[in-house]
Amino acid sequence: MSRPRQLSTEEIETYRNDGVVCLRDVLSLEWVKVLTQAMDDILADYSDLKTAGVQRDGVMDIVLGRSHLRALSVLGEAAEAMGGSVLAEEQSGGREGEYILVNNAVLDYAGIRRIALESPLAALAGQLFGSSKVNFVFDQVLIKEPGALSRTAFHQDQGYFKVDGPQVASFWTSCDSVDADNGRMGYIRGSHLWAMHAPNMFVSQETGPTHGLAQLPDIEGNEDEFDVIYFDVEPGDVIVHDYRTVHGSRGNVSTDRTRRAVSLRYAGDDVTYLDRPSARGEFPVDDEVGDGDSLDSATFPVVWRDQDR
Ligand SMILES: O=C(O)CCC(=O)C(=O)O
Repeated sequence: MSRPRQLSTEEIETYRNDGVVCLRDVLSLEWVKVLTQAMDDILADYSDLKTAGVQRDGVMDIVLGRSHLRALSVLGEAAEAMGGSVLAEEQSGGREGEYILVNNAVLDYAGIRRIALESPLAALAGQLFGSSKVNFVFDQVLIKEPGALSRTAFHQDQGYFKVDGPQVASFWTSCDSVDADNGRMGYIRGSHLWAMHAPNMFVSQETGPTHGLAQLPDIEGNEDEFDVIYFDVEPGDVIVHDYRTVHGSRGNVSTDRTRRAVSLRYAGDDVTYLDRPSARGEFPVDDEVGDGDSLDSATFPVVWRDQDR
């Protein structure tokens, strides 16, 4: 579909200095349509499962074909059982919505797979990293229905990911307009230079076992003490953050505006596999790739090389 645009020096420097950059209008309308169709497919599956009452241990936590769909109220309940609390917006339009997460949607949804492997995002990653190749690593679909008041707790991705090396980034994009009302993303500028902290329960600051890592400070309770930058985005915009950058999102307090987003993770040169103790189960595993190995494999395919420029 369209060729990737050349990023400006300013965009590349912003990514490298701040650990986050919002790239405006980098996915064409055709790609936005592919994403919208994939989201329709995912929400149709979710709705069918809900109607059929398909649950595991009383909760929506289901292995689909090869991906994994989870209603995140599950994680909220787990965090509360550990003594933590769910971070939720106080204001509500009276709707009750779910925060739905699908891990590894590329394995079951053709549209997500096409965006991950064939869209201009890989070439943009190559430009931001300044790397000679880019591997696709992992994806998550993150849907906040109207009235899904849970915030995504501030966190760094690094502790959840089984990869090591500086050139790893998340490309977050939505087929909906996203603003303060329906779950916009926020990032702490420069926090890619912080040490790695313990992953949390995603809708709570509760971490469970910390594996010797420090807990992040209470950022939600003291946001004005941190340099948090929120982005309002339109379909076609892509926010890219370094996997060490601290980020989170607000709840969806709207009554009618679902926020349907995907986060696609790419890696550049010198990134190797690392089965981190703090990483969670759903991260892809390839039988041929062990600790310290290059990622190049069927599971982490090379999706761009600098001769493709
Ligand atoms: O969509 C969200 O609320 C969270 C996304 C996220 O944490 C990520 O892209 O790494």
